[in-house]
Amino acid sequence: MAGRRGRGLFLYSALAIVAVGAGWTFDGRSAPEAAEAAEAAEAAEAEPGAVTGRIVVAGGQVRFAGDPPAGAAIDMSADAYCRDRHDETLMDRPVRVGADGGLADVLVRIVNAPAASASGAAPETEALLDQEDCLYTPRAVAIRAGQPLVIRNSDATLHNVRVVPASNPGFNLGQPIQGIQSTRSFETPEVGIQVRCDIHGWMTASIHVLEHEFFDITGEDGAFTLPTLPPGDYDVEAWHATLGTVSERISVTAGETPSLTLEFSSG
Ligand SMILES: [Cu+2]
Repeated sequence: MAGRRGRGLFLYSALAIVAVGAGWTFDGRSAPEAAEAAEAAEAAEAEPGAVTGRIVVAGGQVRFAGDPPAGAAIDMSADAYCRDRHDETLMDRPVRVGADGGLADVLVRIVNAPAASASGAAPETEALLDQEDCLYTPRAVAIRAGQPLVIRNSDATLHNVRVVPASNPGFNLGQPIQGIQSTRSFETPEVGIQVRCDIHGWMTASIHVLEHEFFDITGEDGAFTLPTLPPGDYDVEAWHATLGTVSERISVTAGETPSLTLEFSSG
């Protein structure tokens, strides 16, 4: 029962940005870049069937420097269902670090995303915040403004889901029956909306609402992948519920492969 946390120490490092052709949007470029762009556009026009270009952020990693905090033992004795779902005493670890120093549950996002990307409709695909073995799965969920979020109780015990935003309406859902679910959405972009269960004090999670698609949540390997970015300078921010934020500026240029590792530390 307790083994859900140990999986997935694969992937690795490096924000690989790969240029595959021409034809992207050129926001925030310099004059020489703009001239190059015009040339490329002319070339593309002159050559029917030219490959439409894109730049792909293939992956990156958020790391934790030093020994992660040990965490505290969770006392589940007041709820036999929760207690019986775990073979060993579960440790409350807000800072979850994988074997290679990868930091989990981090929102990685582009702060100054390309303007055109904010106007697209939110995906209709439902995201999921589950309650499973008396824990939130995942601990951090990121959605687009307007995207449906299913909040589900997979446990045969009562949970309540108290959602405490700053810029969106808050709510408090009682979910007494196994399998029950409710769908909610958030209209205003907001990072770090706190979710908690009043019955089980160790249950906390974060919901992030983004106005664009350039974000990801890290797993236990600390790896993230961001979608296609046009050339330009971008601020990449990593947000963790207890460690705060770390940010870096990257330059995305056609034909280059920069790498990025964002690092948090205990001090
Ligand atoms: Cu609960």
